[in-house]
Amino acid sequence: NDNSLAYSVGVTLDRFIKKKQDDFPFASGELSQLLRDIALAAKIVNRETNRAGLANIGGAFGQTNVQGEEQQKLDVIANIRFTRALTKGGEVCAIVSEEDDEVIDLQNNSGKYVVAIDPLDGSSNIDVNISIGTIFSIYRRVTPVGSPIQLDDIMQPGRQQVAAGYVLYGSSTMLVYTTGCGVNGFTYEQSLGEFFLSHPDMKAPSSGNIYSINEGISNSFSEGLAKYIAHCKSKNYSARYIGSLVADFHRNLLKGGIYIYPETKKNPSGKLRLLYEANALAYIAEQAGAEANDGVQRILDIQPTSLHQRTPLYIGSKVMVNEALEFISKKSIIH
Ligand code: P6P
Repeated sequence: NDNSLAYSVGVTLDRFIKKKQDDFPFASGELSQLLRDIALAAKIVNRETNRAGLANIGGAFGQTNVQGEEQQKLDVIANIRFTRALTKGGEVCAIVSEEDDEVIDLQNNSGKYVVAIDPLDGSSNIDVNISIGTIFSIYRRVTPVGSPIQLDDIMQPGRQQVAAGYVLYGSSTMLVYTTGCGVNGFTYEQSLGEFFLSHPDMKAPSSGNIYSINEGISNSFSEGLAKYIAHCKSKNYSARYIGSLVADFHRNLLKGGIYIYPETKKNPSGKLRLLYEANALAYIAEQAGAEANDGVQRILDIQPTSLHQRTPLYIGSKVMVNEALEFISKKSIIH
């Protein structure tokens, strides 16, 4: 049946988006256009990333972003590229970006969508040539189209997402996204400048034997978490931690595994950001049959209260996440 067309590996992203849009009788094509705009920016950032060392744009930029981290030039460039693509596309009214303290109001009140984005996560990995990623969430605005944007349009829980995705600039460059009907992965063919469907209908293994956590901060781990990590070791699981969220998440999604960034002494609410890191990956995880929790509740149920708020993150294979939650919720047996 022609539905197989949507899943025939090798179909281009554009054709896939068009096909899926046809499946939505009331789709007006705006979301499709928005996804295309993101893919275009991803191609440009991919090119800049590949040239970073050569074009002498690596190294710190001297400025710091709201995170207080050294801003790498590529961060700035990626932020400009995605913001420009979304502005030109005309579908977006507001952007929340890791690189901007405040909401970017695109002065386009007829735009139906709000985008939360981490233009280039893991930028400290750029200079050492480790995979990095873009993470994005797409929401429909909740206040009337045409009126000025309000905080309610921005502070939406992750379960309100209409789409989410990531770009992984790795040994190959991939775009993985969901619009709520499963997860599909596209691999970029540089010579043709096209993303091709390479991972149709991605499903996370329900369990696995990979755990990803920075054990250098294990002095900060709660007793329950320390017990869970010891449990992983007793099972001879593999420790795999790249220090680049998108790369760690993507590997665990494909192979099965759990990624944990817990609350620590330095980051009592965890290090990762809710609006433009955890929510998008949580939506993708759930759409692929995996889970994402902050240790108490589903990531997607968290009601945001501030733009750059952080959250602990337990994300990956359902069985492993639930097992970890068991350990961290258990009161310590030995008092
Ligand atoms: P740590 C990169 O800075 C990042 O935001 C994620 O991409 C990554 O998973 C995490 O922080 C690494 O943090 O504290 O282990 O270096």
